[in-house]
Amino acid sequence: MRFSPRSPVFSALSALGLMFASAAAQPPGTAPVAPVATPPPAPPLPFKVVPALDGLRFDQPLAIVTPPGETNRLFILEKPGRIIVIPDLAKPARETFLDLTAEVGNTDVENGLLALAFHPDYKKNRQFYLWLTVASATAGRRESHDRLARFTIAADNANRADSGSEQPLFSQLDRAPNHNGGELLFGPDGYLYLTIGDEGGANDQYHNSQRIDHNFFSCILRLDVDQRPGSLPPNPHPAVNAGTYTIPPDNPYVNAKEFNGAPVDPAQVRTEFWAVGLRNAWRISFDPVTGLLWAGDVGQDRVEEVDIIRRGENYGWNYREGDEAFQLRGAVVRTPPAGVTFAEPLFTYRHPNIPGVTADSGNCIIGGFVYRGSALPALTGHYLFADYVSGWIWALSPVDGKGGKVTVEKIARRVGVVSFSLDPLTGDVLMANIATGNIEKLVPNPAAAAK
Ligand SMILES: [Ca+2]
Ligand SMILES: [Ca+2]
Repeated sequence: MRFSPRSPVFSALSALGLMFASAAAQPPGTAPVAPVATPPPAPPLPFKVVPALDGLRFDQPLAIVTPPGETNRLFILEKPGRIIVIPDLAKPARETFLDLTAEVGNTDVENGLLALAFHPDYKKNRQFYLWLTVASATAGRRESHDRLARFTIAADNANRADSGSEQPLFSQLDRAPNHNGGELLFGPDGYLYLTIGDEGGANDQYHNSQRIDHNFFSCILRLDVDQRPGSLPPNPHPAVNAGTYTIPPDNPYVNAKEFNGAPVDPAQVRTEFWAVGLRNAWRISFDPVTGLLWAGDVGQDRVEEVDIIRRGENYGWNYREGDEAFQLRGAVVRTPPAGVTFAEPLFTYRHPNIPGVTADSGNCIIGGFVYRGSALPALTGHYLFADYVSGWIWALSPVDGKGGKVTVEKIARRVGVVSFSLDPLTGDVLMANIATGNIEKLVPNPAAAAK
């Protein structure tokens, strides 16, 4: 199959930072490699991937969302800008909840409708929040605005959004179509968490990643959309729509006067930041049992990483890529200021083009979630995640957040997975597959059981 720049598969491949991933190059004049013995067949994987939702099809599905506390509806985000609701999971059928394709406009690379979160009290206030890119009428073809917006559900129909209800909270100019984040979640504390990448291009070319007094990039934000008593107004910024949200008073950079050993002006600090130094944390999730916030941060040319996100931590990009100094063509790019240290990843894997890496691994991590469903007891408490390119799906051993070694197991393989969720009706592991257009699920592999 040929990939045209307009095809969903090309979009998918170029999504998530792959535009700038390097391929393994064969140096000119290299002698032919002698054939090697065929390796023994690998044991069958414990799970396989099959279509879910009776095989319903979607247009580049990117995310699967269940409103809090519900068990019979799902919302599927289509990258071009549609939210599809499945009103009855027992009889899956699609209805359009909201169509923002005209507003999204430009779906190049990683632009599109990226994330949806229902307000914890949505049954009363009918609010939901979206993270999307919006085509710019005035800027160049490569530019867009990354927008956080609040909408309301129609008063007379829970399966329709009020399309005229959009209230932007902020809209940030973004000069590159990749690394837009992003995941949008309400935490157990009721605050809204949002991931944004480093703006894009490659190598953090816009120098966003190690600043807290500039724009909203390379970060996880934490916002108080209910503007509770005691929360603080954000510092003025051209992207911010003043009066639409406030800052939780315990956000880590409130009143910060110093960052990475250098002074900063507290009136210029992005007090929205909860954690910094992330390249493109495409998907994050809270474990409802431990409360830990998990992230898969996509690497550039060498290392993919799983992180536990903690308040005020710096995850290193672009001083670090995974568990090593960030290198470009073998040379370390930047040396951190003396005394500055970074949060280490919980788990990393290296790209297959790195010398010495022989195991097939991957090039683009898709952060998943800690499985707490009922359908697959063997996976309970494991963090499930995937690699978009190699298709490996892994289960990482349960962790309590207090340290200790982790182990991972390859449990299935499927190319094109871009997000994970729990089926609220069956307890299955659901995955959005942008390449097939299906929502898919894990099922035990009979070949492994028969072994
Ligand atoms: Ca971008
Ligand atoms: Ca990192």
